Formats: sequence, C-alpha cells, structure tokens
Amino acid sequence: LEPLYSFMVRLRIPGGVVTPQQWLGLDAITDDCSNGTLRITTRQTFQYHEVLKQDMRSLMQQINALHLDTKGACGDVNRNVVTNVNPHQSSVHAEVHQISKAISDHLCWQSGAYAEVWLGEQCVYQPEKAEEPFYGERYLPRKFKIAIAIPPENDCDVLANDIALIAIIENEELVGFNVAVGGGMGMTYGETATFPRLATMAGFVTKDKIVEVCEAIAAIQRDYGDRNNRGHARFKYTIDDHGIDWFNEKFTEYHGEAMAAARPYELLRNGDRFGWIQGEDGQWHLTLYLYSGRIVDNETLQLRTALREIAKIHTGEFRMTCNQNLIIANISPEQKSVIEQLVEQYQLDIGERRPALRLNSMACVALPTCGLAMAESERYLPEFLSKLEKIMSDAGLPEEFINIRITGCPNGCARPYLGEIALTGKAIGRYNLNLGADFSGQRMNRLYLENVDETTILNTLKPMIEQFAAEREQDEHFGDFLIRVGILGAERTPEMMHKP
Ligand code: SRM
Ligand code: SF4
Repeated sequence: LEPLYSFMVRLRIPGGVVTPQQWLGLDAITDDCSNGTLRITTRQTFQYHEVLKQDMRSLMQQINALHLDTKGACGDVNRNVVTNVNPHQSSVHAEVHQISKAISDHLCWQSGAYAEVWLGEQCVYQPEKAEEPFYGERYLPRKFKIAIAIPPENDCDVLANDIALIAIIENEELVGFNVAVGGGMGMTYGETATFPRLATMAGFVTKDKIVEVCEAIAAIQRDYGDRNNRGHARFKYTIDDHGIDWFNEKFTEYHGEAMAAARPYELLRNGDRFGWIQGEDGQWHLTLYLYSGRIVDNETLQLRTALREIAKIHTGEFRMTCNQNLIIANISPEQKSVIEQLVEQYQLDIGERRPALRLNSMACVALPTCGLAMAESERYLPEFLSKLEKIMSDAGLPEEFINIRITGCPNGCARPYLGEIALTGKAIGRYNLNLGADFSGQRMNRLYLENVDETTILNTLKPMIEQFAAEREQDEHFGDFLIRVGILGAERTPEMMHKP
C-alpha cells in the first residue's frame, strides 16, 4: 500500500484559446479525474487539482485526445506564452495569437518520454539523435516566461516576464516588437539578494524574426544563467548582474544582428474590460468576471453548468485572460441573444453585478492545495474585499477601480508587486502590505508594513483612502496618489524590496 498521492496538472495553451468542444472535454475530465473544479490561472491556462496518481494517465490521455498538452506548463523550460486576450478585436490580435503559438511550439521540449510515460507509446529513443536540440541535457537553469502585450492594453503584465514583447503597430499593421528582458516577480523573505524586477527595454525587432529572437534570448539564459544557486537562477538576475549592454552584445552574437532602437508605445492599463465588445468583423465578444478563475458549481452560482451549457451551443472560442477571467469570443450577431439569455438565466457576471473593486482583483491559489502557501489567498480575497469595499463606500468612492492582488507567499503568482494594494502572505492571518504600483503594470509597489494582521491593514488603508477621496486629482489612480502626496517614495529599487 502506498500513500494516496495527488497532483496538480496544468495545461499549455499559448494565448489561452480553446474551442467549445475542448471546453466540454476539459469540463468532463474535471469529474472523471479531479476535484470537480477547473481553475483558470494567471497565465491564461487551466489547472486541475487533487488528481490522484491512479487517474494521472487517464487524465493525460483525455487531454491528448482534445489536441491539448501539458508540455512546458511547469519545469525549467519556456512556460505558457501569454498574450493580450481578444484576437478578433482586430487582425493584429489574431496575428499576435499565431505568433504566441509559434514561439511556444518552437521552444517546446521534444522528449519522447512524455508520449511513452503518459500516452503508452513505445519508446522511440535514438541515442545517435539529440532529443533536445535546444535544451540539451540540462534544460534551462530555471523556469522561463514570455508574454506579448498589444498597447494600450497590458492585461498580461508584460514586464513581469523573462521576455516582454510589446507589439508595435504602424498604419494599423503589426510591424514588430519592442523587446524587454529580465522581468520576474518571485522573491524570498529575508533574502535581500532576491527581488521582483520589471523587464529592461533592449530594443526593437521586426515580426518575421521574433521566433528566432526568442530562441537567441533563451539561449543566452541557458548558457549564462546561474546553475549553482537556484535562488539566483532566473533570467532577471542574469540581466541584473551583467547589465543591459552586456545582454545586447550577447544578443548580437547569438542572433547574428543587433536589435534596432525601441519604438514609441503607450501602455494604459493592466486589468480586463468586462461586458460586450463588437470586433471589426462584426462578431461579438463577452468578457465575464470569474472569481479567482475558479470554475465550480455552488449554492449561489452554477458557473460550471452555465459555461457547459454555453459551450454546447457556442460556435466561436473561449479565451482565458491573464487576470483569471474568461472571454466567450467570436459570437455571431445571430447567436448573441441566445448567449445573453444563458448569461441572464445563470446570473453570470459581466462586470455589472460586482462593486468596482472586485473587477481588478486577483488572488493566487494558495491554501489548501499549494504546498508553498504561508497564508490564505483565493479563499480570503472575498472577505478582504468586502471590508475594503465598505471603507471605499464610506469614503464616497464605490465606483473606484483599484488594482488589488493577494498571494499566500512572496513567490508572486498573482503578480502582487504590480498591485496598487497587495498582500503577500507571511503566516496564517498575517501579510506584508505592499502599496503604490501604477495602474498599467509599469511601476512596482514597495513594502509598506511587514507581517501585519487584517485589522492593522484596514486601519492603515482607511485614512489613506479618505485622503485619496478628498485630495485626488481628476482620474488619478490610488497608487499614483500615494506617491504624489509623499506617502510613498517614487521607486521600488532592489535595495527597497525588503524595506519601506
Ligand atoms: Fe506560480 C510556484 C501557482 C503564476 C511565481 N505557482 C507555484 C506552485 C506550482 C507551487 C509549487 O511550486 O509547489 C503553485 C501551485 C499552486 C496550486 O495549488 O495550484 C503556483 N503560479 C500558480 C498559479 C496557478 C497562480 C494562480 O492563482 O493562477 C499561476 C499558474 C500560471 C501558469 O498557468 O503557468 C502561477 N507563478 C505565477 C506567476 C505569474 C506569472 O507568471 O505571470 C509568477 C510570478 C512571475 C515569475 O515567474 O517571476 C509565479 N510560482 C512562482 C514561483 C517563484 C518563482 C521565482 O522566480 O522565484 C514559484 C516557486 C518556484 O518556482 O520555486 C511558483
Ligand atoms: Fe502558492 Fe505562493 Fe504561488 Fe500563492 S504565490 S500559489 S502561495 S507559491
């Protein structure tokens, strides 16, 4: 007899798109092999929780039958490539989605062991042929992440990635990408050599070269990343240690030509836009608010059932967002009213049924499934928001959007260092309070209070919110306000990561 092992399984879905047929298949697996919930992640894909060891093969085979896979969803390789959410809003979005798939496929590992272990295929190992032409025998020093933003939207928090690609559109055509390198969120409490970092701008490349450009950059990390100290192995430390000029020299060597100068762009916001949008081709798209991306039926909301019913009749696609929300995309004008009826019947949230504060909030999974959690996150977010909403409402700001993030530890899975208000777990019921990011994912917050309980957090925020209500400038966001009036200093630098 062995212990009852259970696993979390994450899919690779570049750009976060699945068909209604795939949705129905993924939904069915939830009952067959998992804990009855599907979970949309902060990187536009799905996770299954509590998959028993005995169900693992069946789950992997069912995923494979849906023409999906789990390759590179975890491990020291390139992870799910994320992009802006709505490809049908313009042809640029569609093109960028194809590019995200091309990068993901190109940097996907090749090993036949996956098919052998999970799909029951015969081993086809040929010792004379390299199994991993790019990764070699040692893969990368650490996980590696790529995101693509299409300005002015930054819903993927592009600068939090190892490679941040910012689409440059001229005369309504995608011409290429600005490339920034060395972003990442994770840190370890008390270890000042670890810190979150936003990617540094390196230059511009044309779109036809982008797959090779990503390969060259990942190869620099493969060859120069720290393989001795796992806590220092992310690409952000390679960039921070050597500097951007060193990177640009290496890039020219690896890629064969230098990047051009970065081109102008503007990122305006990093949350999702909810409700109905009509694309340039006349098709409709509906963005739904899902609480922390958890798709489950409960007493108050039959969310799983509702989405299953929609999938049965929907002819477009489903798109996951990097904020754990969902777009029912590419709905024909004829089908719009049918979907509207289902949305109404199941009381799904299109952003109108919640206070504004919730719509820009995110929490990582944390307890009970995450082994690294020090505090509650997903299960605590609604309670925290309710209390904060009361403060906002009393201050006369019930409609104000503030970007709120909670995580159960400092690893940063809900990108907390980009929250205007962010809690990172320290112990059960205790958090670090981080304040002062901007509203567009381009400035990190900094530590304001360490290891405090809910009462202290709310008592700290209340006067700040009241002052914000009284003294804010027109359209000023909370994080910017805290800096303008001097409650916080202007920059989060590596030295300030651990101190107010
Ligand atoms: Fe994460 C580890 C969940 C996005 C930084 N992350 C984990 C693990 C696998 C815990 C573990 O290693 O034992 C968590 C599983 C919890 C569970 O029960 O499901 C976990 N991470 C998640 C997800 C599901 C959070 C969510 O609520 O949606 C996200 C899945 C993304 C995906 O689909 O691939 C998730 N993780 C992120 C992000 C955000 C992002 O990528 O945009 C980050 C910060 C960005 C970054 O990588 O720098 C992130 N996760 C980490 C880290 C810290 C890495 C570091 O550089 O220090 C760990 C711990 C580690 O790798 O050692 C971690
Ligand atoms: Fe787990 Fe920490 Fe990631 Fe939350 S931030 S899911 S607690 S590793």
